Amino acid sequence: MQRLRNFLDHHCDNPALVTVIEGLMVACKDIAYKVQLGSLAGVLGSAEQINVQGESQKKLDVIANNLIKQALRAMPQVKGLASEEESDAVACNPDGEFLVLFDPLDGSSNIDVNVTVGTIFSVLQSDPGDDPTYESTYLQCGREQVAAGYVLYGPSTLLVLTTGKGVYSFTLDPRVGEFYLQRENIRVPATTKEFAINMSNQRFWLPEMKNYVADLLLGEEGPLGKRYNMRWIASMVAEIHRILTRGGIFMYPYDSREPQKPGKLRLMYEGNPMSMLIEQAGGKASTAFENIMQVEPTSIHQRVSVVMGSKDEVDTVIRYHES
Ligand code: AHM
Ligand code: MG
Repeated sequence: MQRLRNFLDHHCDNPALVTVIEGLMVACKDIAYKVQLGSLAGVLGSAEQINVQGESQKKLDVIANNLIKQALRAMPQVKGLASEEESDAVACNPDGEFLVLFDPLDGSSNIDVNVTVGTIFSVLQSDPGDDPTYESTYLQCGREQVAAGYVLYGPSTLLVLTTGKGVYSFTLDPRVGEFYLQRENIRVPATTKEFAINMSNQRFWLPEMKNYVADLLLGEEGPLGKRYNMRWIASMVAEIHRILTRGGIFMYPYDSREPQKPGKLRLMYEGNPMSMLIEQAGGKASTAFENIMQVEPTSIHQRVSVVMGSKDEVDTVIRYHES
């Protein structure tokens, strides 16, 4: 069994990036431990605070954010960070080479019901003259990412990672505190019969998305000609992990509840890193109109419409939006 460190030393040509990924994993192991202890560590429930997204924070959102922030700030390789739980970008070390953007605890509405949550991260390279206190420093499109991944806090704790050379997963052995390589060169099957979308938002979707889902629900008698199955965990990390395991399509499309926002999920630390993983595994990630990783960001907390997973099914959704 290959240890994460050993794998990275052979797989990744930039030792500074290896250090950043390893440093992130130190914080994530700590988060995994706290998630596992749950009420025994007094970490469940609300932090009674509202974050920059206008969402009420859980205690574990705050704890996970602080652990990752602390770890990144201590690394000379990291110039700055941006987090779902921080209103502004945070400067770290002026000579750092990397910018790290993250959602410390995705799916945290699930935390009190003991359902899988996770940390999502995206790593960008910065130019030497860039000022990490400026938001503009972070506004690179997804194609510029040098690494992306997530840590899933489920029955097992898993790291799923890409540095642009395929997707690999690692399982944490909590007895020794090490991640071990589990799956190499993960591939997403091109076709699927499994979809994930929050159906309660149906009346707010664009007509094109309503048409696609209506046709899909007709099953083998409908124009799509197959019987679909539905899943909705309300935890993007868990849904994307299922898709990286057996295929599927995950959608959180534009809806008209807040017309000024293009979707619920955030581009920089949810849409982009998950798109890089999905594409690296042979899948596809789109807003339904354009490739997510080509969206030019205008703010670190920008929202994006998300349609990702098995390539043929994503293409079908795109076709519905073309007509
Ligand atoms: P979060 O980062 O605040 O947890 O929000 C993102 C989550 C995703 O993990 C999930 O796909 C989605 O929100 C669920 O939304 P909904 O509650 O509308 O079903
Ligand atoms: Mg999230």
